[in-house]
Amino acid sequence: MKIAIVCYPTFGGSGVVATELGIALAERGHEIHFITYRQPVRLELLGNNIHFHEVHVPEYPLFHYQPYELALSSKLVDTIKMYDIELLHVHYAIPHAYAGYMAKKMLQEYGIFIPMITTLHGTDITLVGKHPFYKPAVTFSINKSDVVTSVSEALKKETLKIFDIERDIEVIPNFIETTKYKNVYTDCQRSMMAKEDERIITHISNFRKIKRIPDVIKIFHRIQKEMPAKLIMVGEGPEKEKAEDLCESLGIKDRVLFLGNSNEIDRILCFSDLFLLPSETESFGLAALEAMINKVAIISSNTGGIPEVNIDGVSGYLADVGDVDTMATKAIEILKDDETLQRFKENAFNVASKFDIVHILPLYEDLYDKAYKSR
Ligand code: GMT
Repeated sequence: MKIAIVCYPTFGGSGVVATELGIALAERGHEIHFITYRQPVRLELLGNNIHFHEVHVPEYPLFHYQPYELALSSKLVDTIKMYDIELLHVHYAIPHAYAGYMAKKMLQEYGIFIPMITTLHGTDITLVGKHPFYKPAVTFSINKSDVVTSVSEALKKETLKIFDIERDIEVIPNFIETTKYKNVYTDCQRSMMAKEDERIITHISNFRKIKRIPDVIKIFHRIQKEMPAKLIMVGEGPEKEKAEDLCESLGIKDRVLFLGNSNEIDRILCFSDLFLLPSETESFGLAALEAMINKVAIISSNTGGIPEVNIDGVSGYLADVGDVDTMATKAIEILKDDETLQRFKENAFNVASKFDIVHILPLYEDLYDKAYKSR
């Protein structure tokens, strides 16, 4: 099929899922067109059946806010017409589903009927979308999509609770490409990061409030009192500076490495022992899944869709949001001896394997097929 994918091109989870999905679909012979304001971070290879179309928003002094939705829907109309695209898949409701619906309506003027799939990712519902300023537009865009998918059961439940939804929501969990990880990093070069006897704890996020960065630091603070350990913090965001200050005031600055954004997530996860995800809410927790496939055990909060990914007592442990004590105690339990740690690491990999793309991709293809036939 010829498919247009709209997403955010950033390091964030929804952009990564959309990009990896597009790449996998292209490998299966579909023709994929990414339409967004910058080339997506993980989209390195463009080719015959994988294209990128940049949305430009011309600056005009009259506009206090430049109208991205307008530029996006116009770009969608032009690209869909030019390449005879058959289906539109938008990731993240705001403003993508809204712009997509407008494009769909405009295309009908040319006798083109294109189905639109909207995938809900989390913050578009739980954080931004439910704000009264956006809620009517988000409700409308979801209801007007031809197919709506959610990345977890928890997010589906939350969406139905918050919005007046008149249609079915299909749950298609996020995925991982297991084969990519076979024999890639046989030598992780762990010694570059830590001493032989040190445990390596990792956190990766966009350092927003919702990630509860101080909890990450406090959990680590307790761990390093019990055993030699290093904390690797990957990502950029508004909470980063405060986190650096907290490390300084707790006297653990020399044991914490802030690496910033990285394109080498798998290399970092390869030498990690434990991943911390104490988020306030998380519709899925893709970062945890990426850690698990790299054989990293997880300590997380038990909120949103995380319990669908991190299985308590198997791939790691879960605790209530903000319960730093339990999280630290459980982390120490996992890390205390090599045998226990190895067991959790292997389990994490096995649980993550269930989210292999080979199981998930056909679910999207089936939906595309149905949506196209019933357009
Ligand atoms: O976590 C973020 O802040 C980024 C956000 C996004 O939309 O890119 O991630 C959301 O979508 C990911 C992919 O589906 C999920 O794995 C994350 O759990 C979800 N984040 C939240 O729900 C907070």
